[in-house]
This record gives sequence, C-alpha cells and structure tokens, in this order.
Amino acid sequence: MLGKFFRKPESDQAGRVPPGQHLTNGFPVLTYGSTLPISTENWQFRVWGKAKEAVFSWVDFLSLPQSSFTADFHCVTTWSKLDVQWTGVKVLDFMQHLEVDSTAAHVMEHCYGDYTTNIALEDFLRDENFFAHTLFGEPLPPDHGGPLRLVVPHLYAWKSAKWINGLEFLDHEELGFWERNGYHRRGEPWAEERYSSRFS
Ligand SMILES: Nc1nc2c(c(=O)[nH]1)N[C@H]1C(S)=C(S)[C@@H](COP(=O)(O)O)O[C@H]1N2
Ligand SMILES: [Mo]
Repeated sequence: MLGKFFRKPESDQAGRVPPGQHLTNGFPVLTYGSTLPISTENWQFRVWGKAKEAVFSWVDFLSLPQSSFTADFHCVTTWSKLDVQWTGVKVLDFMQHLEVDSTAAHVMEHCYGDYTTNIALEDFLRDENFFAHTLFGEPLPPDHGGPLRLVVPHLYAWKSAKWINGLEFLDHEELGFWERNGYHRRGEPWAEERYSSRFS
C-alpha cells in the first residue's frame, strides 16, 4: 500500500529529505477544520502589536514586487514534497512597508478561520520566506490556502499559515494553535523538532 503513495528518495533527492520523512508525488491538503471561501474583494491583511498598525488590501499586496519561488515542503505527519513552485511576495519585500519596534522578537501568524502559529522574528525574516498567491502557475486553490498563504520552507509546514490575514509582532513568545496542542515551538525538520517535550 505504502508504495503506491510514497516513493523512496532518489539519490539526487535523498539529501533533501529530512529524517523520518517520505516523498509524496501529490500535494495533500492538511487543514484543521474546513476551508472557508475567501473573496479577494473584502480581503484584509492587518499588522499590529510591536509594530506600527497597518492594513493592506488585496490590491496593495499585488502592487508589491512579485517573485517566483521553488521550495521543498515538509509536513510533520511525515510527507515531504520537493520543488513546489509558487509566485508571490517575499517576506523581506513586504517588511519594507512595515515599521517594526526594536523590541519585537516573535510573530504570531493569524488567519481567516482563526488558525494561529508562532514563529521567532529571526525565522520569519529569512530571505527565502514568502507569501504565495499562485501554485504551479495557477491561482492558489482555496484548499491550499488561497487567496494567500505564507510559506516558510525551512520549518515544518504547519508554520506556513494558509489564509493568512495578519501578523502580530510580540516582544515575547506566545504559542499558536498546534504549539499549544503539543507541536514543537520551532519545528525545524532536520532536527526533527516535531513535538514539544512538555507532551512526550
Ligand atoms: N490556516 C491554516 N493554515 C495551515 C493549516 C491549517 O489547518 N490552517 N495546516 C498547516 C499544516 S499542518 C500543513 S502540513 C500545511 C498544509 O498545507 P497544504 O494543505 O497546502 O498541503 O498547512 C499549514 N497551514
Ligand atoms: Mo502538517
């Protein structure tokens, strides 16, 4: 059975698959709860906390510099997908439009549907992170987080918030939805930071 859905890493790919992960050909949908239809018309993205408050519309987001990205995707439930192709806005390009306090050290990602996930500012400000609205050349499907999701390639994919609609900058660490329910606070796949030691 397993062989039908998972491939053994090929040699050129083996070094890119973190320990305990299997490659998948498809792109599974992993959502806690259900997908809400979100129109771009009334879509809003808010910034608050230890940063100057700001609100961005869909048009604002599309007027930011657009880039293409190829990134590997690692879900803590043990599937990985290599070379996912996305289009969107680099986090660092977006950050040019924010005024973040010098006391900010953590970020809470907020979403339509109330999912949250926390990330250290240092992990959030990595050059390879991006907001995506396009997947393999097509508008990002609602199931995969359309109209907009975050992608943080160097951490497990629960940090890649779908339907993201806000960033709350914090001077201390708070835990997001899965992190309060047993997932690791950081979630680095090469170190297999899957679950919190508080729960094991
Ligand atoms: N808003 C929201 N974002 C989310 C999730 C979720 O349940 N809600 N699931 C996370 C998890 S556990 C994973 S593995 C990825 C899955 O993304 P995909 O459904 O596009 O494969 O989204 C992450 N982002
Ligand atoms: Mo996941």
